[in-house]
Amino acid sequence: MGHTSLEKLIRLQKKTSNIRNICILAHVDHGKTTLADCLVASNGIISTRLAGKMRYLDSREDEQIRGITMKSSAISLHFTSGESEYLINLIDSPGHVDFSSEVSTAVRLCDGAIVVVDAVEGVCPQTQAVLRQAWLENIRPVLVINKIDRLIVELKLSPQEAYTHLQKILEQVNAVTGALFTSKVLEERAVKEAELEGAVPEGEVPELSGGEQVYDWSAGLEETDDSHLYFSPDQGNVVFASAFDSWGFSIHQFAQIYCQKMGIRSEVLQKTLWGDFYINPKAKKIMKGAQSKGKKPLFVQLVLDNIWSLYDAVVTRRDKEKVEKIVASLGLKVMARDLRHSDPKVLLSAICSQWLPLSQAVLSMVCERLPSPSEMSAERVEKLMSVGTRRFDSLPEKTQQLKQAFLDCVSEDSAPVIVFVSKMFAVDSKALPQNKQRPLTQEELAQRRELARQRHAERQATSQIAEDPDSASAGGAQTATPTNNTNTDADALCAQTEALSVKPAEEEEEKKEHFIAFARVYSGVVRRGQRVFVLGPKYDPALTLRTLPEGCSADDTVPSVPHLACCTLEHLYMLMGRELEELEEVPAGNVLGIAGMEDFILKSATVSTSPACPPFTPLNFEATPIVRVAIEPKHPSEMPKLVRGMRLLNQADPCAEVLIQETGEHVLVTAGEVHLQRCLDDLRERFAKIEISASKPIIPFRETIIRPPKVDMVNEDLGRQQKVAVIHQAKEEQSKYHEGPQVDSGGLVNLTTPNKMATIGVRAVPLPEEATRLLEGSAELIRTMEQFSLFAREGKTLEISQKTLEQIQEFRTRLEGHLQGWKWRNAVERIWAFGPRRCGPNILLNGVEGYQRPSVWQCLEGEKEKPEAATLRDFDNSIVNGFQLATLSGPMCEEPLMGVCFSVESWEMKLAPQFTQQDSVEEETTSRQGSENSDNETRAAVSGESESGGSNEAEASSSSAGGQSRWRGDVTDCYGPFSGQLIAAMKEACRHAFQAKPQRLMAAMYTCEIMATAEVLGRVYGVLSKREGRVLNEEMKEGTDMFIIRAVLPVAESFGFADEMRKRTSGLASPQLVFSHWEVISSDPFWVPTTEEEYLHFGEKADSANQALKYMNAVRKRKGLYVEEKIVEHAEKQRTLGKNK
Ligand SMILES: Nc1nc2c(ncn2[C@@H]2O[C@H](COP(=O)(O)OP(=O)(O)OP(=O)(O)O)[C@@H](O)[C@H]2O)c(=O)[nH]1
Ligand SMILES: [Mg+2]
Repeated sequence: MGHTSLEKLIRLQKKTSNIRNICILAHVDHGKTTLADCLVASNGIISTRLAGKMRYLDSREDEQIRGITMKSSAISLHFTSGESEYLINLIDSPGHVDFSSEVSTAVRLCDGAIVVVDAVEGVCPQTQAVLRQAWLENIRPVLVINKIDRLIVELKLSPQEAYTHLQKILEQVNAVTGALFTSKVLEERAVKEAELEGAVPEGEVPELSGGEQVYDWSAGLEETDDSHLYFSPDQGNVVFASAFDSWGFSIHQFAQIYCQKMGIRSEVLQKTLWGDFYINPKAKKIMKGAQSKGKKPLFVQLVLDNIWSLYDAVVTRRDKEKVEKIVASLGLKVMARDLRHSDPKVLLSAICSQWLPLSQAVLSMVCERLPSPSEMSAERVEKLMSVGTRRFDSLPEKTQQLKQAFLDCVSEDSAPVIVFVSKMFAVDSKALPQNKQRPLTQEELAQRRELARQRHAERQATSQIAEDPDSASAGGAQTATPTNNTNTDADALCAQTEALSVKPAEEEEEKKEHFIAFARVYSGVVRRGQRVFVLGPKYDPALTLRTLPEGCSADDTVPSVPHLACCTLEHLYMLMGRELEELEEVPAGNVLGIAGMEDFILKSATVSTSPACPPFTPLNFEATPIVRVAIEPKHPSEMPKLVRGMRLLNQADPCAEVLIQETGEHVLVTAGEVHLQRCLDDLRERFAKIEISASKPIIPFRETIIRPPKVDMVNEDLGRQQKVAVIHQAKEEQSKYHEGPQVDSGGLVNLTTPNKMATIGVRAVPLPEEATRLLEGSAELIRTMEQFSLFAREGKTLEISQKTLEQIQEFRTRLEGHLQGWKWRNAVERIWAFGPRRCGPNILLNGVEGYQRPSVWQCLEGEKEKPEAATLRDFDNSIVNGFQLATLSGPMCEEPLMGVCFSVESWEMKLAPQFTQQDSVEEETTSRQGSENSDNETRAAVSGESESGGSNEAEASSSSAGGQSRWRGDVTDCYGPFSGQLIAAMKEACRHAFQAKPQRLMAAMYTCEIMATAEVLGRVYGVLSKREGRVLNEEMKEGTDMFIIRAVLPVAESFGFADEMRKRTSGLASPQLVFSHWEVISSDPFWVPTTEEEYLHFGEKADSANQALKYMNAVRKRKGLYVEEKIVEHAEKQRTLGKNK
């Protein structure tokens, strides 16, 4: 087939109903790029011989070398099915977990997905992840079961066994879909119930019109039709394939073939080719119950048997005669060259690609089963348009009207342009079509030839002139000198102008990387040179609609609005894999590339001509970036280049994060080792183009406290012994610092600010593990609650969707469930704040007697701010900030805290009267302050104020009306602003309270799933245990000789793990590491032997390796903190034993 012309594709872009935007998703190495190759070859872009071997869409060098895809890339293909012609915008995505963010960027732009599953490996972790992603984005999947050839050649299954095996794989995939579907239905039902409850007054049962009372106990699953969701060959959404051998088929194709041969209606065959059916030749009927009667199912008899015998003839037995017979019976033509080829796979591909062309099977399934852009569901549109916790119906009316534009997906000029950019990718300026060398036309060639001739003539002329003065100088030096002078002047001038003209060229050289936005048009037509609005993720259309004039467009000069910018679409491209094709306009429903937006978009954005357009919901990223390294240039003078390079890298990668730490280090955060390697390569070769050195990965830790252990290190009961020690220790500490915090035996720390005006008492308590985990998983909800409180403080309200409110309610109930016992009485009610960063897994509790403040659960209760003690309330924020600082970096090695609850048990303020009463503070008051303090101490301890209740309230507020402003800004004394002191004191108190408890480090853990054959199992375990991995379970994959091992592994030990595993097992096992959770390291970093048994067991120095101490010291060293280490352990004089005799 010839190369499809660009004009044809452009023509097809306008026919929205014949466009399919699809992506290929799968676990790593299941054959996505190989499949894409076959589809690309069907358009003549690469040769069919190379299809499956070339991996055309893996255009980066490292992708080819490593054999894995690292980015998503798109290509537009043409497909003819019967009468209709289709445009397929295909996006290939990576399967490696490190690049799962690239999958998110691809899925967002598509309407459908081809999910590929390896017939041998079956459903793997990433298969589940991509199915979930497709589900979350509401895009419809179809299934390709790939690598069927491995069942024949590697596993040597019989057709019947293969059939059973394939059935199992289908079941596995459908089980994943089923689980997603069930959870959605249950969720919807819960929402519906909540709405019903809201509509009917409490206590009443909803009644039917007939007056009967009903109670519906079904879960809603029965009435919801889910049959279209599942993969089943008879539904036409499954293709069986071997992408490597370029064949694939759906049941439909075989039904067509056999309906003529056997005279059975193709609809009947379509329904019976897959399933428990067999042919009864005598009765000339297709019957059910093949299994129970021991008959061959139709699928085995008519489909698999044929393929097996083909492989047998071509690959296994190389039976020429039989091959020729098969070729003749199938009516195919095979070239003699292929027939004679020494590699049987060549012949196999030649036969199969004609008999069962893969592209035909896959693309016709795509066109029939996947929706076109104009069939987008209303549900998906609403999801795209309502950011985070906002409800769709709380959006401004004009914004809601845009929903219709999404649904219509028309390319008329009247329709608003809506485009979503899901990522920015860098291309070399040479690759841009406008910079590419075109083949020259005849006329241009002639012109150039003429130019060259002229230049040659000129050069000859000047060389002659240069020779002449030389000959003249012999006669008259006088005349020669001026000519020479002018000549050199002219040369210098020339050199200067050249230098001037070279400079911009160099700059041009610098700006070699151009950013192209990877985007899709959802409505309207985008044109080259058009002006559009770029909407950042935090853009609020409601705000803009109020400020911008009616009918305002991006062409006008627009007043500045937060998160809104105007830009021009400089170039539009059709994405063609490794190439870009320039376009003038792109109609709705197409995927495209846009140039000229790098200054406006960092990673993703919404682009529209209407300011009413809301920003799209952010992409769902599955992986959390966790591996950090500090980067510096080899030559310090190249720092600016590195900074620029890192900025570019940050823009070009959807998931990498670039930050500058307080220490001044430039830090790169990536999703994993492979991702890190790619980022470093990019930085070296494309973005910074300098030599860089990267530090060892910076491993994150968390600090926490635990309950005092009951046994010592040798498992002896500690009993009272320990307690005595603690009290003793506390007393010692107190005597050490007279000024410092007072610590009592229960761990309560009392600390006074340096100006002696406030004293706080804080106690640290470990949170139960489940509660910590819950907090960690609910960060998003906590952030919403925090936002709500912030809005409430400013007197505004934030509309939160019913669903989110329910989630918050559930979060609260679950938290209450986890915090049981007398210690936690009313704890959930009393939560003051979460931290660090206001949404972390630590809690600040309000244990101050009588101090009332707005609850963090405000959004649930809808309560108004309660009247409270004004002075304390004013400084409420300082306490919270102190807590935030304390939880952000702990005392062990300045890492964030986790699972710690700080309870503020007392908070007393001694305020000098002049601060509360007078507006102006004279100089002398400050000087007299000391003496006055003792006389007129105003105790603003809360207990007093709240007891006096309402009557005092008016007075308090009136007195503080003037004084308050003084308190906030001007309260200064020799120790600096008071609120600052309070923050510092709170932070210190928290740190001391933390240290009063047994401290532990927490390590980040990966889960890894390793597939390995029985022979290498032992080595897999070896590598795992060497790196402190813990095996969770091991099971055998049915029908294969593969074992699946699930294990957890500390991130700290994971570097080089995948490589070592591959090497030790000769490439037979390769693990996928995904960040899973934080785990407490059981050993105490500060441990020294205390009990008699411990001395006996470990010796006085306890010099056995303490893993936690090692980790802690490594972190401290890196951060430049003091490390208590002895360089010389035993300072004995060295002596030579031999001489001592
Ligand atoms: N035997 C066999 N091997 C296949 C088949 N399809 C792909 N492969 C091989 O599987 C390996 C991985 O193929 P890719 O196409 O790179 O897999 P991928 O899914 O794109 O991998 P990532 O993009 O890295 O996730 C290659 O070595 C292919 O040759 C197949 O049908 N049969
Ligand atoms: Mg790939």
